[in-house]
Amino acid sequence: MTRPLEAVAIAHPNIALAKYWGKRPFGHNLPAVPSLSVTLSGMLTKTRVAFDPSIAEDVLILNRAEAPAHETKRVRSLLARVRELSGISYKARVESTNDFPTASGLASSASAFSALAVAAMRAAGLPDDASQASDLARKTSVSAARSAFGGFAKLRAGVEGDVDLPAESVAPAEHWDLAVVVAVTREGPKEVGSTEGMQHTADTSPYFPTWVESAPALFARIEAAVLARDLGALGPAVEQSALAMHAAALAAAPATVYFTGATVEAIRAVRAMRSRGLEGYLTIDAGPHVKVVTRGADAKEVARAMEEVPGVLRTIITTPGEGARVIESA
Ligand code: 2P0
Repeated sequence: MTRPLEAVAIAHPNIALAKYWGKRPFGHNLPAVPSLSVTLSGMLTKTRVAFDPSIAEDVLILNRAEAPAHETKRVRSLLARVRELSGISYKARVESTNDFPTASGLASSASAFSALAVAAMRAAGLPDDASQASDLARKTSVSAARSAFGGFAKLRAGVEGDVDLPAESVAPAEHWDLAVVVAVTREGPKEVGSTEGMQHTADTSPYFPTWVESAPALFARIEAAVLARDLGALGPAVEQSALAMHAAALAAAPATVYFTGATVEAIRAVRAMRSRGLEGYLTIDAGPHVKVVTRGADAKEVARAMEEVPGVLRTIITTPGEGARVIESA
């Protein structure tokens, strides 16, 4: 065998400025709304994929321990597609580590599945192709499509008939000296995963149709503000996108509540900070952490302010980073 069968890739999580929440009912893991994110350096997933003729099943080692069955199943779905594309029949051993909390609302699935797609494609001898890696990642986890690209990336909503749907680059990392300060409010895993939380919202929340209807206009404002590097225009739309997503989840029956007391304290702190003249805008994913979008030059001051908030355990300063990429291959 002359083809490389092993590769290591790294990827960063991304934070959606325009949120994705909910899938189309046509299968193929298609998002119901368009989303736009920034890929963040400062947090990293590193994934090694080795297609190995000596093993009988795909194996996933996550953060140095054998992974739970549901995580392994998602990894197998992506590997199966790579086997189909490349003609390789071997099963694979996958080792993945995150240098930040896994499955806690810090977008670990985004960096995980984009790193996995890129590493598995290279290990299987497929040519590097960010768009194909993005589509492969998206078929397993929608937000992961966007981490295939660096800087600012967008993913349109799916339409009936779509099978392939990759994210696209909006602007590279150097486009805008923005920072996202992550205020970590809990170290453990979240109680309700994103996939089930959004499905429950779609199934039971009377606000879900309104969310799907209103998201495209917010997305358009967010894309225009990113292209214009206009934080004053971006911020209010980013806050509305996140809080409208949570409003839809809160109106589900029973409610899906990702906030903790610390989340609410942090929301209040960001507003107070702004009234003091320190410009930052909040966003919240499917977890209790609050992320503050601000200028790079203000990031340290914002982090100091967030560290004062009761219930905030620590902060992570992140800036626009590169897309998923191979760092080693056999
Ligand atoms: C996002 N989130 O746009 C939104 C905002 C969380 C809140 O995408 O079911 O792990 O694997 O497609 O991508 C998290 O959901 O869900 C997510 P699946 P995913 O970043």
